[in-house]
Amino acid sequence: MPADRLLVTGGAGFIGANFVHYWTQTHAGDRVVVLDALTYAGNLPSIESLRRLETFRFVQGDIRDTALVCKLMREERINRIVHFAAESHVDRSIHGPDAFIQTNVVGTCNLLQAARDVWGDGKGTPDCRFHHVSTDEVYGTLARDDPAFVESTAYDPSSPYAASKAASDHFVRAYHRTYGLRISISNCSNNYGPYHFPEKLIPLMIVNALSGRELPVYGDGSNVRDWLFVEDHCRAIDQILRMDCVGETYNIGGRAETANLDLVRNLCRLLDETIGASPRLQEHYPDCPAARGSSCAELITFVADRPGHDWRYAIDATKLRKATGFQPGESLVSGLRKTVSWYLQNEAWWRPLLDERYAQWVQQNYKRSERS
Ligand code: NAD
Ligand code: TDX
Repeated sequence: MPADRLLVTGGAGFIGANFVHYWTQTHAGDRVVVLDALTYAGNLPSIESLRRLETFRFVQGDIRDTALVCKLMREERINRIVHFAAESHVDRSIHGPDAFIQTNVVGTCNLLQAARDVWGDGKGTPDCRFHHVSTDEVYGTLARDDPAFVESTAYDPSSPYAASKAASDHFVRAYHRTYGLRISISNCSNNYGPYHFPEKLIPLMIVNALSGRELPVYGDGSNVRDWLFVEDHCRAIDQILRMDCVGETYNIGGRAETANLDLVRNLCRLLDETIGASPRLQEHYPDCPAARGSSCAELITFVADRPGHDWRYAIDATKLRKATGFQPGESLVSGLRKTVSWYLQNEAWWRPLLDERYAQWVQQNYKRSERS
């Protein structure tokens, strides 16, 4: 089989970086070209080790630059676009929706247009595919006993982030129905794991606990999210790309619905255990409560809720399981263990991000605490 030639947008971000590590390990003969604008969320150190591979290329650029995307696609004879690039943080979308409209909506439309310009209607290039990586947040919120989201659940986004992702999903589908573009879409639940920017719940709680800083839980902490270890997400996308499923949408989930407060308490227990058992870590993180025999849970602080905060997400991933047999490889327990261990071993990755952005974070969250 001829090697594939992938354009991975947002490949220096959290899931994109994990995806290109996964892909270069599992499909060593394929060409992988990353296009990433390196916003605050893009980190070259996440993919530094790949830059020595002959099959790998990094290009700094914006997905809204249609000319650049077309040039790259032609130059590299791209036959697969895996589209991760986005503004991804719900809280940021509440403070400033414009960037979300620009990248998530306008950027996705530009990419679609570039793919159409280069591939035509797809008939001449039967092996080409535009895979759009989306989120469960497009479906809105669930009550406790509501059934989980299926692919036909009506879109009902709550945040500007979710609305921008919903709009992009609609455009991707429209380019298939109208122009025959060979697309697929996946809507996934919350990811976690290595290279996760420490503004999102899990990495934020880990790095704050290590430094003895408060662990801000929004509202009463009862909101429920479904969690999937990021490598499982990458594997699911791989399976969708290998399937003959043009025009289809698949939900991807971790079967790990958990209330935020329980999740944070689990993380605290893991950190207490790990740090409590290691004199080296106790010396390295003297401000962490676990270093002095206390629990990180004492840092939990309830703060004002996120406006429009969806209460529960739950994914029914039967369609993907039936089509490919996909099952998450990690449970929440094993995945959180791996994640905590990664952050303990990779302080050189996350520390610089905190030093540069911690002041900004404190400013935002301090205001939030004041209001609660
Ligand atoms: P992220 O914020 O960590 O990374 C986004 C990347 O996109 C960054 O490297 C950034 O530099 C790049 N980028 C942003 N704007 C760009 C532009 N205009 N041009 C080129 N590059 C640009 O995001 P993530 O958490 O890795 O999410 C990746 C994708 O997966 C997103 O589309 C997101 O909606 C979706 N998703 C995320 C999750 C999750 O839990 N993180 C769950 C489901 C779906
Ligand atoms: O400090 C916090 N305290 C807190 O209680 C933060 C950052 C979050 N939370 C809550 C809000 C959510 O209920 O934790 C939950 C998870 O929050 P985030 O990590 O911000 O993720 P979420 O809003 O659920 O969205 C994530 O999953 C779906 C990703 O950021 C999205 O890109 C993805 O589409």
